[in-house]
Amino acid sequence: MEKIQVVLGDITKIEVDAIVNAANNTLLGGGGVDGAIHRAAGPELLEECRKLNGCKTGEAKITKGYKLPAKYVIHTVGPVWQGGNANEDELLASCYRNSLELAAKNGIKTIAFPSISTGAYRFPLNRAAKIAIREILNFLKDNESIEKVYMVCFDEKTMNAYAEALQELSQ
Ligand code: AR6
Repeated sequence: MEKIQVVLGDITKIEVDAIVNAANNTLLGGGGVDGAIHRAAGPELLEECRKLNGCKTGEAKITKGYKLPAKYVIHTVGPVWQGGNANEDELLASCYRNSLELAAKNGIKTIAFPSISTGAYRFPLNRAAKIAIREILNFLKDNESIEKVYMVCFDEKTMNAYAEALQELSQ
């Protein structure tokens, strides 16, 4: 049974132990998926985020999920695409790795990721999808505690990119 599932949908509606937020360094909210998560979770999420003192690019921090169906939110900060020579690939890989490590440490069994960095941060989609799937597969290889990882894509183009990467890399 495949532990990774690529789905089309709104990550704020997914019933999992944790959803991942594609946040910015302030962790104080923004547009895109970050805005949607804060709206759905309610103002208590921002209150907790204010106490975290931000987050470095590639790292991850955890909060409760408040009004979300998910119990936790793992906030990570993807790299802004700057052409590919600013360590973007490694930083994006770190987002997935650190989020999964933090999840495992907190007893999370099911987790949902959005397509980190491919919106406002302009990371090329197919390149991001390969990095994401590679990191998730690598993590699952050495970790038994996480049972299911959803890649929640907001549009079909994004879904196709992740589905293709999954097919390619899981062979
Ligand atoms: N569910 C799932 N995916 C979504 C949703 C949703 N509800 N809404 C948008 N997406 P982006 P980034 C997709 O821009 O590139 C914020 O302002 C979206 O279609 O949200 O990492 C932060 O505060 C795209 O495929 O994140 C940062 O400043 C993907 O989520 C900055 O944007 C990521 O797009 C982070 O930029």
